Amino acid sequence: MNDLQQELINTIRKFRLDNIEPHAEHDDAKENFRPELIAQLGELGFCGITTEETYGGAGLGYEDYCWVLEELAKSSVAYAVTASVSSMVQSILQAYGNEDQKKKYIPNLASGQAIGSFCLSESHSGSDAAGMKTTAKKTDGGYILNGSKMWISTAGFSKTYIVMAKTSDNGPKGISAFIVEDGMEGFTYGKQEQKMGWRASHTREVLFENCFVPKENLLAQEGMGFTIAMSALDRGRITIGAIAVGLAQRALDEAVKYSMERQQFNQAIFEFQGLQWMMADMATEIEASRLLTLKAASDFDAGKPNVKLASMAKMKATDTAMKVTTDAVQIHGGVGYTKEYPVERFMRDAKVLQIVEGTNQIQKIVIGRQLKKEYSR
Ligand code: COS
Repeated sequence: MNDLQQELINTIRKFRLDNIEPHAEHDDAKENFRPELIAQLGELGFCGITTEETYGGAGLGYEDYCWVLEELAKSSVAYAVTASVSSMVQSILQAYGNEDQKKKYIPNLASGQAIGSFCLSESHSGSDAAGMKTTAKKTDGGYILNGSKMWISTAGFSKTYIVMAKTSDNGPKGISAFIVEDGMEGFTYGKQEQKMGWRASHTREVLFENCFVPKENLLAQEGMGFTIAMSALDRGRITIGAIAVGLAQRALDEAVKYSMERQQFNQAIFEFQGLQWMMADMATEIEASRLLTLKAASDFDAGKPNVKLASMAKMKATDTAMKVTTDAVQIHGGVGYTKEYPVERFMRDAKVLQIVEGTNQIQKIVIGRQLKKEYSR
């Protein structure tokens, strides 16, 4: 870790301890999302870490961003995910948008004045993303969108939505990407999901009923939508890895602290070798996940994006977060299962990390396909 990364961590740690941690339990219980926290993160320069400075970002790398997200996730996976998805929207606009689109949409997202959402999944097409039904029919001056998208993070609060829709029936090559703005006619929000975890982050359906999107809001060319979505997920999977590492690290911190205080059989339970070995395994798995995630990030920063490593990092780190948070509850015993300690929230928050941005089974498909390519050369 370099000096700049240490400085970023110190700033974000102070922010999360002052502004997020004190409300984390309440916001989880009440499903309370505070958009003002995203605006404050933006003021501190944390909403556009990897966005070019020309568009209001910090112009830093994914490795830097991983450290920031890891630290933020120690208090709240919900806010870390909101920031990372909004940053993914910026990265899509930066990579595939034209100059007008970049100038119009990125600065507000980078400053935290607006939040961005990514709309790919549908009720019948989650893992099989190319099987979507939402259509975009060409018309005078633009496209008419019809259909719906499911499980959209921060829908209702976000201002800018990247929406994948079919412009032809040509499988993945018939999918196009559009920028849809909150308030466009025919664009509305459906039911809010009642979730096991990530409860401070709202997840909703978004609906398109003859929603006119001007042609200026098509990203790149027709038919590029699937490639845009997949390449964005390659980056998103690295950031989900970093969030999982932060969550797991916090769960370990709590487990060690508690086990050194809790007395049973006239000694701290930490002194029992069975528990020490458990925590040694937890610490080792976290370190391995962190290194894998940082390696995927640094390859990306070096201009050598590695699809296989991004999927490995996402799978390894999120499986680790699930295991470590479960073990942290176990180490706490009965109180770990209650809301008196935060580890039960951590365990609930971990589960969906194994599902979002491609289930860990999909990551194995991606890794397997890359292996086939490598060994067929
Ligand atoms: N980067 C850039 N382009 C990519 C890509 C990537 N990582 N992966 C695929 N593409 C493009 C390619 O252009 C490919 O075309 P070519 O045949 O010319 O190479 C095209 O997309 C189709 O790819 P593929 O044939 O691999 O598509 P599949 O339908 O088989 O789907 C998986 C592949 C399963 C990997 C994909 O559907 C997927 O990632 N599913 C999970 C979706 C997901 O993560 N959802 C979560 C949403 S956010 S919570």
